[in-house]
Amino acid sequence: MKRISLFLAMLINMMIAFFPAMSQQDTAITYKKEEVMIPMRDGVKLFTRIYIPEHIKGTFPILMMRSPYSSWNMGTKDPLQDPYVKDMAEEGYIFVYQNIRGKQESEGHYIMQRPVIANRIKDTVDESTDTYDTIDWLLKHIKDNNGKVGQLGISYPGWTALVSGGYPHPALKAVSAQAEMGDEFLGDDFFHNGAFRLSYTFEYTFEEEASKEDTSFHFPQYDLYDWYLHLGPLSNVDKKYLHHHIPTWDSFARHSSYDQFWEHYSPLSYIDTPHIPILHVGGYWDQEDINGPQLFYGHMKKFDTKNYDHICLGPWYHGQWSSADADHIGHYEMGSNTAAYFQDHIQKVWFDYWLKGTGNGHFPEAVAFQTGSNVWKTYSSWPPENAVKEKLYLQPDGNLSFKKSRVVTPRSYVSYISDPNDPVPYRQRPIEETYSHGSHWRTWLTEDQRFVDHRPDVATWESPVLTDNLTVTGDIIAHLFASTTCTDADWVVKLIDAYPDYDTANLSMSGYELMIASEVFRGRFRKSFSHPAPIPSNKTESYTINLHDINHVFLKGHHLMVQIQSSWFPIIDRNPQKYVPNIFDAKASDFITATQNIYCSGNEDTYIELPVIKE
Ligand code: PG9
Repeated sequence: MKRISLFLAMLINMMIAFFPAMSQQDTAITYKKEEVMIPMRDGVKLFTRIYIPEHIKGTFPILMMRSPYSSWNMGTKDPLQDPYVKDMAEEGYIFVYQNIRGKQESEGHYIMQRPVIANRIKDTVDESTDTYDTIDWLLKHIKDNNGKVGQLGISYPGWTALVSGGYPHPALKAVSAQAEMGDEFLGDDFFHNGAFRLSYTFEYTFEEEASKEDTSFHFPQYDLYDWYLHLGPLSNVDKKYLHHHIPTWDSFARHSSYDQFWEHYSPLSYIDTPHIPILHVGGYWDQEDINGPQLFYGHMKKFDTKNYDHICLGPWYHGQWSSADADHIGHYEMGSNTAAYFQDHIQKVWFDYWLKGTGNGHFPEAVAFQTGSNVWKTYSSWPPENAVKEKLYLQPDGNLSFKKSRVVTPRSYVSYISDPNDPVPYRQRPIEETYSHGSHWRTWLTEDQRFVDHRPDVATWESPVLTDNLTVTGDIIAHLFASTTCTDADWVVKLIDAYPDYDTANLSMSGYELMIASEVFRGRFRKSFSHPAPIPSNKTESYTINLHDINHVFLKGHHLMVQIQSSWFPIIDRNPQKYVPNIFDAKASDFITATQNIYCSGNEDTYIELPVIKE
């Protein structure tokens, strides 16, 4: 008898360990699903899926996601089965997933990234009023809510969280804007520094706007590099395929520089002070919205008198932190499941404190996973103030050095020829459709750059092998001095961690060229994004290009590498290289070959600014 009760006690303890929610309750927590149409102030009803905890007593906060998509951040899985929120679900939250107006089963009219206007124009609606009305409804209609609401989401749903935090309902206590798109002209999905993200924009805008549901464009071939090349000038897109049925595409074609349309469209024009706590989350290798979280953390910090603004950065592709197991990206091994760490130690702790009052509420200003060493680190300022800005000079002989070139003649340069009819692929072919099954889209920023090493239109610089670790934490800025024989040019700059030729620690990574930071800049915008101007041919011009924040240790035995090229196709459209006022109107004959020079000495010494931390 004694043995049986001992056995029973052990069994119960084991069950408690495996099913924590049972420790407080008689039965394991489960969720009841309801689907409702919630009316907004203008009568439009929005489709909303709600999961309410059962078999657990008490009141619970509401955690909301608002999405244009049929599945992403729409609770198609029970929260207990969804790794993104499972840890929170096990302890009881009310989960609410809503389709924004005009998408999927929601009524109303969809506008891509609808700017907030209701704060300025009476009797109008936008995502801030829709969130407000939804929260009002939820508080009245969902039993056992504790009166506190949080909002989170990734990418488009991340931007809806950003917007709600900017104009919060009094019950909205905290948000987490994850991979939120920031300014679409300066960075993120559609343009980077004015350079148009052709393949992504074409495929995404078609999917979102060709019909109310998500529909893919039917390509006649698998490798889309040739399809986009044979498309010819951008004007063929409407002529041959879209026929002016995709409003966002047409807006971009009409507004090819930073005019009033972009000012109005950019969240920089309608989001500033963090009125409630906000946690931005971003990935170093986010192939869609790398800039949004960094831009908006920095932008809101300027107005942050209450210390509400925080950031978490990790070694991820777009949204990878919501997956079950993020221990690698492409060939890069992270050394642990970084998604699980984020979900349990960062995201849950954040919402538990603001919505349930548990935990100590001591949130570091920034949590940033450090690649290379593969450890999580916290910082009291971001980028860290103790980093020393070191200049990594590109030398005329192809070397990289923290010392300036000894060559004093001002005209030492490295040259290459850029042909828009033979552009450099941005990733290894085949370049599959963005979201197709098996597509390498998500991990392309971590691809081995050896695939372009041999190309004569890619200029490369390399440092000697490092004799000590080099820790670089903060934003990487390229200061480029360059000339072109034509009147417009794109400049793509990549900072690469080159692994040892024979890496005994990790054989399969031997010689790997891992891009740690990269960005493109469209030359016509060197003085202003609003007033593009031709580049005077054969004249050296200077460019400042932000390659974004990183936190990386270049390990002893590795070396640094920089590559510069003038095309990245088809993620970036081809710059004709002959200046035309609007590239969407360029003719086939405007696409001409250019000789590009990168200057490396005297007063024209191209360098990369690295924020170095002595560890
Ligand atoms: N990156 C997607 C997006 C595209 C365009 C606008 C906004 C977001 C997304 O994943 O939602």
